[in-house]
Amino acid sequence: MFTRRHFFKSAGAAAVSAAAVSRVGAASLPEAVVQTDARTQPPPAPGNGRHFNPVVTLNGWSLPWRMNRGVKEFHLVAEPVVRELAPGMKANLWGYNGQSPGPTIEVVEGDRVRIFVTNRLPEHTSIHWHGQRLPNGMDGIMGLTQPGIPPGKTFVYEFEAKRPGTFMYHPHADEMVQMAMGMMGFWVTHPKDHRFMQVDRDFVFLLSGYDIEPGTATPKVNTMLDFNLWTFNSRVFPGIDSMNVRQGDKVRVRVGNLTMTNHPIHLHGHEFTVTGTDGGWTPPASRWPEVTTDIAVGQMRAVEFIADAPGDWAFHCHKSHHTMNAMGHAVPTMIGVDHAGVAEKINKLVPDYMVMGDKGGSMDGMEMPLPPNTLPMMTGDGPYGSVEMGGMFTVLKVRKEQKRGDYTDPGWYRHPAGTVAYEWTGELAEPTRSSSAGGKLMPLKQGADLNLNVRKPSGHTGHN
Ligand SMILES: [Cu+2]
Repeated sequence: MFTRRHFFKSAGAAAVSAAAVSRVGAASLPEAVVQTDARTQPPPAPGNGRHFNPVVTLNGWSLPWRMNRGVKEFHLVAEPVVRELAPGMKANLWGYNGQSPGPTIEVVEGDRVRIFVTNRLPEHTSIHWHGQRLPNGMDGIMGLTQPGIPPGKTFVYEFEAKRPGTFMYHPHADEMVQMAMGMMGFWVTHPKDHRFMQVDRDFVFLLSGYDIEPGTATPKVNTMLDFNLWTFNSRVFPGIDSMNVRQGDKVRVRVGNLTMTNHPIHLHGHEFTVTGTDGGWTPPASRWPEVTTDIAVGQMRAVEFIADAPGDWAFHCHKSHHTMNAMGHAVPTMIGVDHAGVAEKINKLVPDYMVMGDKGGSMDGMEMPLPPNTLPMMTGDGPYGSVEMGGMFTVLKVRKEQKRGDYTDPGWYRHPAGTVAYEWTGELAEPTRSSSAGGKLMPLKQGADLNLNVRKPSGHTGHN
């Protein structure tokens, strides 16, 4: 739900239509619209200014503007926010206008844009407009192109949105801390001709990472690489909304990466082409089909595909640690370790001790007590049971019955009879096994003992 905050009520700043901006209103701040709902907000049609085909921000929203004598005016408020990462866990983050990430800003190529930035953080900040062509003094680099915005103050950024494409915004002041706290947002500059590169659905989201210890709510801001929560727009599976589309829709997904590592983003059931990068639209002759595209740190990518295959298709980062939520990651591998007898002995000392991981890492069916405000490591129930996923994972739902422009969740896919993997209960032939370890070059030695017991030498003692 949108709520509207009035910074200068008496100045009539709430009047937002182009004609209604009075002289007093024009001199004042535009209202700061705040979002309090973590669900995906359907795209509002542009009320004034040049027409464009709006994007849908996954688990987010787009910032309303006012037209002021031909200038598109936005108001961003940098402030502490509480973001629900998924039902069952809230995080104390910093963001813009009530949320992390901040609202998506949508403008049209050639628009004159004015952005008021009010700082309600306990320290200075600035905003860098990542990827834009703009005057150097509007680039938002504290110390280099401007002084920091002190707490309680409002600065104005003003430039022409020259190059159409996919952009981001984020602080360039105490950057590691402020980005680790969730300060970032998406920016789309639509082409002047709204038929250019037109698609039926255009989803956008940012990749971000947090290090929040189980049982706590505030990210550790000095973490460099070992984050434990990997998010699409500061949401983790199963708290992430699905991307709901109509069969046959031309779909675009735009992704920006503001984490400290790369993310191979992978789509099931379809192949896509990369149609946009940091530098703009890719020439059609340079595109090739893929099912995974790696998005490096600081990069943006737009991928496009025809959603022609009905079903519930996984869409996720292919680094398997990034599809898990926070819990113990630094645990030894116990697969194949025989715990028989050990648990019994430990139970005498630690009554709640549980044997874990000797048959794999699966948490399916395990009920473990979690600290408060902590999500299970891999979770999410689908129609056939646990999906055993978390973090950067969502579902593309392709449906024949989905109406044009309808973004509501159609529920789980109903598979036609005979199209789901099934158990084989008939006879099984003995599977063929390789009898050679390495062909002619490294022939198998008969009778070689494969149960190696490797022990690292530790100085001159301990050799057996
Ligand atoms: Cu990843």
